[in-house]
Amino acid sequence: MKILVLGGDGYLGWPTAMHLAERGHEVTVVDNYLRRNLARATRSEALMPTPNLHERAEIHQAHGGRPIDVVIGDCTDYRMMAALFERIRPACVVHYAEQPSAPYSMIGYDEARTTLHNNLTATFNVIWAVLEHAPSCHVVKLGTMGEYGTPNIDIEEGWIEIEHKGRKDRFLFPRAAGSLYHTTKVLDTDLLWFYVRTFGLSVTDLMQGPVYGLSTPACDRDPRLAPNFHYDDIFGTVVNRFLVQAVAGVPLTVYGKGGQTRGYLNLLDTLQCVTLAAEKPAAPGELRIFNQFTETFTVQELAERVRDAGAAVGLDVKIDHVENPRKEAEDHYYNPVHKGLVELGLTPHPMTREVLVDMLERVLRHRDRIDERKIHPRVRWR
Ligand code: USQ
Repeated sequence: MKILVLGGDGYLGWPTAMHLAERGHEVTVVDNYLRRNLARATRSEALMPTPNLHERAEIHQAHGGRPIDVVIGDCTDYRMMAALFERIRPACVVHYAEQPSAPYSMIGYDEARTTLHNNLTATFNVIWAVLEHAPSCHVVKLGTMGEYGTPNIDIEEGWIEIEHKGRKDRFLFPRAAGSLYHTTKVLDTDLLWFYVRTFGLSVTDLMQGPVYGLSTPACDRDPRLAPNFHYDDIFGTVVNRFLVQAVAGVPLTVYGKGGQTRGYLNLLDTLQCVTLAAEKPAAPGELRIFNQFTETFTVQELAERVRDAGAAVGLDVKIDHVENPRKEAEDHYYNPVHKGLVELGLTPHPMTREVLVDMLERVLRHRDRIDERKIHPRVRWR
């Protein structure tokens, strides 16, 4: 298939592009380096430096990887997007091209506006580029489990049937996001749903939990092919942050009570899920929603797992409870359904002690590059 990976320079975008190319697809990555620039502007650079996209594609090919086409462009620019879709006429577009950080979106007006504008406009442009230039193209959109919040009922896979005054209907599951970033994903879903039901688009919305990991078969061929691994308070996700904190000897920063439960997945499983969705598309006129995670843990449990894995590599890991910079429930019910991707063929890679030890060993190789000033929360939800 011809596949466009929008946001192909990102933590997930780049490993996805290599993986899809390895499976024989004709992959074009698109990125305008927004995340790199925002990370530089907020002093949140990744642990290992990563070459630019053209260089990454060349290195990937030099190691025998199938070619990946690179387009440096801004998905909020409709002329660029229209020309791209007209030229390539993709069968599938994987849309990661969003400002991905909840804390970044909560810094202030400018950052909130950048997030709202970038995320909504990019999604709107994907929809219109498909409608006008590739109407049968399947859209694989990265959403987030954070769209649902933490309701006091089981979270269904995207949809819920409601009986009201003796009548029944099926609705999008209620959303209650906890940051402006997560709210843009709610708005994305609504936008897609409108165009699906009105114009018959084919869309898969993947409601993903926090991802961890820094290794995939293609990334491991050369250190320069590694994903951009963030451990700062703005772009780093919690598991990756805890691993770096363990290596740096900084007590793990559990926010508040640590009873916040989320659904996590290994980077390898993100690749599986996105590939399964791309290769087994939604039907025309279908908004198919999957909850994309493999296991749920509280933040406290995560910290304890990292502490135990640390002991196996000689690290004396301490756990701290810092004041929660976010507004979120710290002790709540959480039971989301996650069957759809398993039914499609997902084989989960659970977070075993071996997996954590392997990641710690990889982070240990870059110990000298850890900048402790990036670890403690700098952004508060107020
Ligand atoms: N947390 C800590 N200590 C830390 C960092 C985070 O206790 O040092 C807590 C947070 O308060 C939160 C949980 O860990 O309760 C997850 O935080 P996170 O920073 O790993 O994840 P989040 O900000 O929600 O966002 C990340 C990705 C985002 C994706 C989302 C999935 O950055 O793109 O959409 O995970 S989810 O969390 O399910 O919404």
